[in-house]
Amino acid sequence: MLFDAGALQSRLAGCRIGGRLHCAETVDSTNRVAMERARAGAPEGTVVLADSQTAGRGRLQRSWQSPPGCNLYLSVVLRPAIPPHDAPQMTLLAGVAAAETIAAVLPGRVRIKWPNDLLVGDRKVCGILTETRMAAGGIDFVIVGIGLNINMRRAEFAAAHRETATSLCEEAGRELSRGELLVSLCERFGQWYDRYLRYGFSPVRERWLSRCGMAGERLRIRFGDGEQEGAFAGIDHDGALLIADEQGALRRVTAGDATIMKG
Ligand code: BT5
Repeated sequence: MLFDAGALQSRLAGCRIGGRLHCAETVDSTNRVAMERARAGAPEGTVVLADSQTAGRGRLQRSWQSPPGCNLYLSVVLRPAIPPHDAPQMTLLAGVAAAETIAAVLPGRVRIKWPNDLLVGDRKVCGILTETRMAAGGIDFVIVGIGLNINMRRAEFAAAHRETATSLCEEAGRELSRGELLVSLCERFGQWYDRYLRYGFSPVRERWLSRCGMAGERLRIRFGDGEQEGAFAGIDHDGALLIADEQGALRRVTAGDATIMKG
């Protein structure tokens, strides 16, 4: 079933995030469409939502499986007056909002893995892709794309990630309303974004740490120029990942340049 655009628009009317909602049946990527709209002047809080994507993007040229009728694919336009190096904080903020939305359905079962994965057990249920466009004086806009698997069944996942992906329906044992989850996600996103603009990153960081399931984990990080192992040591005051080597020395890892690998 397609989204009821009119009903969603009236539910979200006046909201900081989603107050302007553009619904499409199929797009290549909601991030690309949101970027095009932002370039044309779309205001902060604009959301582009699609029923399916033909070229859903992950990070580093990876793709995001985006079949019709079952999941949420949305992109949010933000125009925060922050220094460019703080833009990755938007990924963590969106992660907190998405984790709280999922926790309302699956209490105590969702955790965030730095920087952009939401996991139930060890399976990914939601991914976030943040893309930033710069202007002469700083950030022009940030696009935060969120893919949340809702009613997709295990058999529908591509073989390549069938063992590593899941959906809310698979975990909760029942179908859920995409519209209700969209409204809840937009409301929570708006609340966290408000808090961020007023008080800075620190409340987001605290909540992120309380929802992150990485305490005590040993990580192997792949950089452009090689790999490094270390123990998870939290996130810095700007959102960078901290890993500790055998001697306890900390290395900062920023979202753009690293991938956490298994084991
Ligand atoms: C992400 O990338 O997790 C970011 C995904 C963002 C998708 C949203 S949908 C709306 C908006 N518009 C877009 O075009 N993108 C955003 P990354 O960490 O690189 O993870 C990608 C990897 O996740 C893939 O290589 C697969 O292994 C796996 N994957 C692909 N589709 C999946 C799905 N639907 N559910 C779970 N895992 C998936």
